[in-house]
Amino acid sequence: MNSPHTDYYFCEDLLSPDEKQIRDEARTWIDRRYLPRAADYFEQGIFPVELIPEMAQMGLFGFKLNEYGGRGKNNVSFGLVCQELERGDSGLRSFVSVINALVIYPIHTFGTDMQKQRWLPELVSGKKIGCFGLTEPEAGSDPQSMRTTAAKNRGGYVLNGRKMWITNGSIADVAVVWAKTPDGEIRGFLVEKGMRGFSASPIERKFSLRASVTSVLNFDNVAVPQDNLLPGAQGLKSALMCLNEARYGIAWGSVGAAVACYETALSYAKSRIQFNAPIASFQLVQRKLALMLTEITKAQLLCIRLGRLKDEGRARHTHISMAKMNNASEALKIARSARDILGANGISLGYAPIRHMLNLETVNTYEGTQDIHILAIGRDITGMDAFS
Ligand code: TGC
Ligand code: FAD
Repeated sequence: MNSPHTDYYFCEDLLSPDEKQIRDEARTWIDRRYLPRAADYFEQGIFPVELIPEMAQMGLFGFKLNEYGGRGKNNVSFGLVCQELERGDSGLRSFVSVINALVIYPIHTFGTDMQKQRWLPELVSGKKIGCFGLTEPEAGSDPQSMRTTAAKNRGGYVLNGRKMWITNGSIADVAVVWAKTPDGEIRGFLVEKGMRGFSASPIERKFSLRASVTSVLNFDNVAVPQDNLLPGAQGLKSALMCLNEARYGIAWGSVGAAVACYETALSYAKSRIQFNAPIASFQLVQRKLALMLTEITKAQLLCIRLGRLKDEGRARHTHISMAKMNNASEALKIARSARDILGANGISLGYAPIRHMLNLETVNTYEGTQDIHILAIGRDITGMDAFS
């Protein structure tokens, strides 16, 4: 058994020395700086903002960006980092996903030079935080039905509406917000903290992703200057392009959470004695462990192949849907199975599985539920749209 950090099919052989080094750097950091306090952050519902400068120092923001101080690394390296971060906690990986995929990516892809110069260096250096507002109370899986409006005024636009379940919302300096213009087109805007009529408040009483800030954003006649329109973002497709970036990171991150659960369960099963034998010696427990490891191995292979396709520019959004859908839902099953193997101890935050299990309920839902990704793949292979 190749443990720690399970690699049954020697996937390590598929990585370059640079990729391994980047992964190991993130791995060591998580072990030293995050895992010792992971349960506390979760229990207390804290996102550790004090770790942001260290993450910036490691080049975790603007990870794939070749300019503006970014690290300029490939997709496989980014995936490996997401895997290690989520071995720590899904909330931590979420923070890094949002900054890279949902804030830096849209500003870099759809923004003006002025917008890029203003925001990218500070986002990359961790001095500014961003969020991404697409989901609304009445529009989740179907963002096309959003109600937030952007009416034209003399200097730009006036935004009205509400966004819900927004990661980083109440700690963000800038929000990438999607709203409908009077002609029904969805456009992207940079809404800044402190703009009159814009407010963000945290969502409390979450039982999942507790070590992550999740917020409601309110827009009450917010005057957004023309300069804050992302000119290249036109239509829902532009928002969906950002989601592809984030979903890719989630596919890898889910593997990290699953590995953490599997390794905890394996080690526990070897040392827990019942009926005068380690529970790992019982066939039913071995079945659970064998199935967990099989799913982890399949998920790792999906990720590496997807990463290579993405680096070659050949990954389609439905390829990403398949990996996000499979890996998030299998990781959730693995977490539930690990929790079961731990018996009563499985419900204690003293062990990682219950924390990952609760987090993975969100990971399975956000960035497109399992159903939505199944339908996207179904549409791709049949040519028939089952969404409406
Ligand atoms: P539909 O007609 O399918 O699409 C409109 C246009 O977009 C194209 N398209 C995509 N393009 C790029 N990437 C994708 N993933 C794309 N999916 C579709 C499509 O081909 C079409 O192009 P064109 O040229 O023909 O105009 O639009 P629809 O209204 O039927 O909706 C499609 C659907 C349901 C798949 C989409 O709306 C969807 O993905 N819904 C799920 C919503 C979702 O994932 N929300 C996530 C919010 S952000 C978040 O959760 C952040 S979590 C924080 C973290 O990551 O940690
Ligand atoms: P709904 O769309 O109401 O779905 C409810 C159920 O109906 C699901 O099981 C779904 O699969 C099913 N369903 C819906 N349509 C169909 C269909 N056509 N066929 C079959 N079944 C269907 N959003 C952001 O914009 N930015 C963020 O930063 C962000 N962060 C988040 C953080 C957390 C902790 C959470 C929990 C969510 C976050 N989200 C964010 C929102 C997330 O993307 C949405 O919750 C998700 O897209 C699902 O939308 P919904 O919750 O409205 O569920």
